[in-house]
Amino acid sequence: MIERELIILKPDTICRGLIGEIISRIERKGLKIIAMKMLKLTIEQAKKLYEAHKSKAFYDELVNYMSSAPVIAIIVEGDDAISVVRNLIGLTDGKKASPGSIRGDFSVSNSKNLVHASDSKEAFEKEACIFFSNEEIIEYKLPYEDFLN
Ligand code: 3AN
Repeated sequence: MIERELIILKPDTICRGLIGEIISRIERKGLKIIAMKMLKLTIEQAKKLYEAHKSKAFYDELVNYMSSAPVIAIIVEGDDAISVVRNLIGLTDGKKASPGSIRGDFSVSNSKNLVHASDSKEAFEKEACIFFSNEEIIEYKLPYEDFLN
């Protein structure tokens, strides 16, 4: 089923010069980018993004970190995009993420793990509107789309 998924390239991606590498992996996988922007999150936006983790010990540190430098927000579309992206990024802890995944290849951290991706359709609906209005999501057809799905 064609789904949409929100991906955030976190401050460590931008600060480590890995933007191109990671976006390239997303494109090469066959996901269609339908929205993208760079922004510096406010504390309020970061709190909203990680609302589900409010009670966790790492929450304040995570919120501060996410708003410390720019992030890049992306919405992609593709067949089963949510699970496809979750597999593409790998397990939360970069030390445990499989080689071949983004976190497995580029992170040894549980917190500086380069990317965020919504973990369900409900989370996508809640999180995507923190970053994008409906007008900023662009529907178009890729010339090679018939070869993807
Ligand atoms: P994921 O990003 O793989 O969905 P979540 O939702 O469990 O992982 O955690 C959200 C974010 O919180 C992670 N991306 C990571 O930055 C941070 N985080 C998770 N667990 C820890 C931890 N034990 N210590 C520090 N930060 C953590």
